[in-house]
Amino acid sequence: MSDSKAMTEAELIERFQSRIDDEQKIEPKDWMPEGYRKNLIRQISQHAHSEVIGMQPEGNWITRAPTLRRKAILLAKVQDEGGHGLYLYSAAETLGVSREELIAALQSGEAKYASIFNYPTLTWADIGAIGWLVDGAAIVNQVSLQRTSYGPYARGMVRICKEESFHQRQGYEIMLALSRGNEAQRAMAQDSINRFWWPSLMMFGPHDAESAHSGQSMKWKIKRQSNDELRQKFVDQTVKQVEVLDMTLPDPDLKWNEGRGHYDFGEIDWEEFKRSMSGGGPCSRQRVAHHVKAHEEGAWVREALRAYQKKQKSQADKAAA
Ligand code: FAQ
Repeated sequence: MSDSKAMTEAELIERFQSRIDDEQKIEPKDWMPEGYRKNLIRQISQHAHSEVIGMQPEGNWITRAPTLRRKAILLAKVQDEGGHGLYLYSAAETLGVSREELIAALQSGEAKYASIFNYPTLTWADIGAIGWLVDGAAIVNQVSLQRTSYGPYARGMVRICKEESFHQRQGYEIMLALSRGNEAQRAMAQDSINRFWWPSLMMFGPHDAESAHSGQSMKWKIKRQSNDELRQKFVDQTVKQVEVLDMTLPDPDLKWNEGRGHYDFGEIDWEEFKRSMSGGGPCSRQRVAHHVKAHEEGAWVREALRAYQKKQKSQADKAAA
């Protein structure tokens, strides 16, 4: 901004905060505090990594989907998640970080991704449970992020939410079919719910009181609702959906609280959360190793792209000369 040079750092910060308070979007070339930029790179890139690593547990079932229709749907769904990763990496790149740096941070373990993707997909019902519960939890969070203060992130979220909502329905439809099936199919669906319920609740992060970034992120409107608020919203909506399936959620403490107007629910196993989040989940090593392998195998594509760009540039330079 032309007038930013004449302003002191304190004045710039004050003007920035008043723009945020006024619900104006911050755009890539606008002045922003270094902390805002770094926090956004952290959150957006971890979000991107989650989308891309999240392709693995579901990708595991593409070759084993029970029908051609299910296979085509799953293929499209997994591809969508890759697309979400790409929009998000692009949004992060507008903040002055390169794709190579982001990928290196994922592969070294410096950057996190959603701990849910460190759990294995053991049965076909897990594909239903992931679509219904994992995409369901992701949407609750992402609907609120459509109003995040950083323009490119907010706009990316609008499109991502439309696709995630289709994903959630396809997952629920798988669960509905299994719930109307035979005893073995119902048992398989219930087992998936039992295994994916608690990790889904972990997707919202630690309790607000334990959340390192929430205070500042809420002030800057990077986050619009707190971890606990969003988790509660997800529990309230999911209880009704599980009733339609005539199945149960694996929580003996789950109970409607008339006074609060919400469901009470049991405590998450935070030790398991911390373990899974920091590389100690059941499939953590496998997920990162697979990413490294796929990335190495794609080196020739990146090389070809660079050669093509170089050729285009030299042709454009010749035409301009
Ligand atoms: N897993 O201070 P907070 C999807 C970390 S997309 C691992 O509360 P913050 C689509 C957190 O990063 C799912 N780490 O942090 C799909 C931080 O670590 P750091 C992803 C977690 O950022 C579906 C530390 O704990 N969605 O599923 C987790 O304010 C199906 C302290 O936490 C997003 O990323 C966790 N669950 O709040 C794809 C949404 N929770 O950076 C395929 C955008 C927390 O200090 C198939 N992100 N941590 O090392 C957000 O809304 C926020 O970043 C939160 C965390 C809410 C995730």
